[in-house]
Parts: sequence; structure tokens; C-alpha cells
Amino acid sequence: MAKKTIGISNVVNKIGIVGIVWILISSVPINAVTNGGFESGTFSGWSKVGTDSSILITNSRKKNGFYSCQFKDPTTSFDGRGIKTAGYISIPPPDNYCFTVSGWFYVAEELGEIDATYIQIYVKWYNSGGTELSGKDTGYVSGTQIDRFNRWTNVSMSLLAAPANAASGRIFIACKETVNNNNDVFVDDVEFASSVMPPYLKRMDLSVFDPDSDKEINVFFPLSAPAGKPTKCRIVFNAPTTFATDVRCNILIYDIKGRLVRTIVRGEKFQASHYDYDWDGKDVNQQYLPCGIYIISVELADQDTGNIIKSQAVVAIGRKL
Ligand SMILES: [Ca+2]
Ligand SMILES: [Ca+2]
Repeated sequence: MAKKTIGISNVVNKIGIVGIVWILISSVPINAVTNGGFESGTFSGWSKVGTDSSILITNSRKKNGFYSCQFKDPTTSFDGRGIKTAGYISIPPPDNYCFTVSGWFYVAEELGEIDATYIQIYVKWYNSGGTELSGKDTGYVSGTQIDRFNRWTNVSMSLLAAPANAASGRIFIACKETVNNNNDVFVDDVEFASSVMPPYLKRMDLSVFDPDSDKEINVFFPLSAPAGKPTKCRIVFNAPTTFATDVRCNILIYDIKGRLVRTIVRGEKFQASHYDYDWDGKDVNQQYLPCGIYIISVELADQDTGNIIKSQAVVAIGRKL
């Protein structure tokens, strides 16, 4: 197989297409939450979800400043004691950024049983038209995360990926209890931040091409190609940014039944910005594979963190009749 490792400018000159170019944008927003510390002394920037009189701004406890939000006497439903950001918080491009949502929580002991108190903090995502991208909530946490009464505890979820078409997010926070202890819950210093998406979370833009024409293909003909049709499949993908740690790459070919039929690369150290391999349609024994559908699977594994990003493409082997 041919292996070519080429730089970005070469890729653009050579291929000239297909989202090979990614845009690196410098880091942006931190704490885009209006009144995230409740320091206006009101619910400006927030909407209540649930029983109005039981969700308060209070100065009786605070992580910072003068105020926090108090959920009094939780019920057995998250719907009864909750808040959400009133506005849609614009986000930078989900392709290039991941997100962190965090807040400080305080469970005030009345009758004990910390395990009975649950909190939630999560993000709902919306497209540019303000339509909720259903089923895409991220960052759910329940109360076992807060294991002490009467102490401020930070709950933070980072590396949240937004759906590709997300343009904004809203933060939802709620609490409930499964035993009627009425242990009030306080929240303060809610933050929503973005950071440049680390390489292992980034899409690889895996594509397959005809090596001769640089056109994307769905089918190739290793054994006997009709005129003008590709005989090989070229596998192209990117490292989104330079890896900071030790990343290994696997490129594996599976048949439609999930059987591994060919290993193009296994455990190779991945260092270049762009990779480009040819597959000749042969199996591990250098025999031509039968007509059918094959799945090209590329995995990048971070040896330090154990994180894996996987991308798959489907291609068919055809045969001239
Ligand atoms: Ca505060
Ligand atoms: Ca209660």
C-alpha cells in the first residue's frame, strides 16, 4: 500500500476539496451566563421551571458575592424546583469547540440523608432558528455527586460536544429529593465556557477517493474495472490539530458481517496533520475480496488518556460483468 504524508498546502493543491482545511479559531467566551452568580439579586437572565414561590434569590448563603439561588423544600420531581437560562447562549462552531458547564451547589441539612437529594445541571442545544435539538442534552448529573451537607461543592462537566448544527445552548438546573427531608439546595456561580476541542474529540473527515481522479467514490473495482472506474480506494483523513500526546492510529477494514478482513495500519504513531493511504481491495492474505460492502474504520487512540476517536466510512467493491 502506498502511504503518503503531506502537509495542508499540498492537500489543498492536490485535492482542492472536501473540508480538508479546518479553521483554528483562538479561544473564546468564558462565563457567558447572564447573572450566573445571581448578583443582580433577581432572576434576571433566568427563568423558573416549577413552583415559583419555592425558587428564591437569597442572601442567606452564597459561594461568592451576596446572593445565590435557593430551591426550597425539594419535591420528588425535578420539574418542581428548577431554573434555566432565559436566553439562548450563542456558541462558537461545534466542530472546533467543546463546552464546559459548571456550578456550585450547597445542600443544607434539615433531616439528613444526603443520598436522597439529587441535583441536575445540563445543557440543551438549539439550532440557528432556535429549535431544540431533541435528545441532545448533555451534562446530566444526579445528586450522588454532592456527598456532603452544608458545604459548597463544585460540579463541573467539561469536554461536552454540541451537535454539529447547534448554534446556542441553554443551561438547566434542578433538584429533587426521594425522601421528604426538605434539604434545601442552593446554587451559585453558574458558568458556561468553551474551549478549543482537543484532537481526540474532533471529527477526522474520513473520506474515500479514487486515487487517479481525486473524486469521492462509493465503489471501486480492484479486479476488473470498467473504463474510467477506480481500481483502488484511497483513504484520507486528518488530524484536526497537532497532537500533544502519544496517539496511535488503527486503520481496519471490516466486511458487512463485522469480520476484520484487512489491517491497513495498526498501532502506528500518528503525528502528521493529514494521512492518505491506498487500499487495493485485497484481504490480509493479499487475495482480492469478493464484491460487497466494506467498512473502513479509523481509530485514533490517545495513549495517555485512553480517549479514542473513531470514524467510519463505507465503500463497496464492484466487479465488471
Ligand atoms: Ca453569588
Ligand atoms: Ca420535600
